[in-house]
Amino acid sequence: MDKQERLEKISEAITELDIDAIPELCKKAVEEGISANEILLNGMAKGMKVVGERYEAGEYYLAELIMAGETMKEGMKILEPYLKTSATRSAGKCVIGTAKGDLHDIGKNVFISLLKAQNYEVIDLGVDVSSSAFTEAVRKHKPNLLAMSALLTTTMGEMEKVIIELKKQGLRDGLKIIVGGAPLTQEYAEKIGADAAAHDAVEGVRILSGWS
Ligand code: B1M
Repeated sequence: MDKQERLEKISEAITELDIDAIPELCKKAVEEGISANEILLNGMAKGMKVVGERYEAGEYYLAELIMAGETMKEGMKILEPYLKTSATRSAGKCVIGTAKGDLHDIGKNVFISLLKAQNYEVIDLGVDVSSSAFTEAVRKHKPNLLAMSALLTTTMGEMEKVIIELKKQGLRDGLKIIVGGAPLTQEYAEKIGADAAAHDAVEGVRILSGWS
């Protein structure tokens, strides 16, 4: 089986919600020398896109979305160790979370895996994070980076509340803020006072690297 077929099989396992097959498929792909990064983005994430399209078309329901999420998480468990770096110097400290009201965390977790692979120190606040929880974490951990994720158009607005709160408490200076997730745009980032927006995780990491 060539590389393209291998990645296609992984993508298919996600779209077909084959939680039993995904660990073995990921292991095989790694053993054959396909990078974990590529398996993640050109295999699993590609399959997730199809799941979303099926949901929009009314072919899949909420139960399938949940199952697809669980399937992707099983694959991530196999890939995580291969994303690690051997560098010793920290590339930066990043507080990250998904906006209040938003429970999507797979994209955020992919971004975190890539950040860790580049030797960033990551403080993950999880999902449904309020503006006070973000602000508190910035006060406590003193990061140079704040990353917020949103997958729903209805939760994007929560990110602006965080930035307003940070400014109010004098915590905005010296902090670079990136917002990410499929619905986010550069225009929106500028409008709410963030420094950048990223559509996908690789772009996000590239932006952060440019800042250090
Ligand atoms: Co929901 N969901 N979901 N969902 N879900 C979407 C996002 C949706 C687009 C599906 C659709 O209608 N086509 C739609 C949003 C519509 C909109 O607002 N425009 C939607 C909806 C409507 C909902 C519910 C409202 C459904 C309902 O209840 N009726 C509900 C909301 C719950 C809530 O959050 N309050 C809901 C629930 C769920 C599940 C919980 C079942 C599950 C999430 C499981 C989990 O995350 N643990 C789920 C899933 C799986 C999806 C889809 C199918 C897949 C998302 C995903 O994980 N993709 C999604 C459709 C789609 O995206 N095609 C959909 C794989 C992941 C690797 O990609 O998340 O895009 P993605 O992450 C990318 C980038 O966005 C980026 O990097 C990642 C990798 O490149 N990125 C960052 C993300 N965060 C970043 C941060 C950064 C940088 C980059 O820096 C800060």
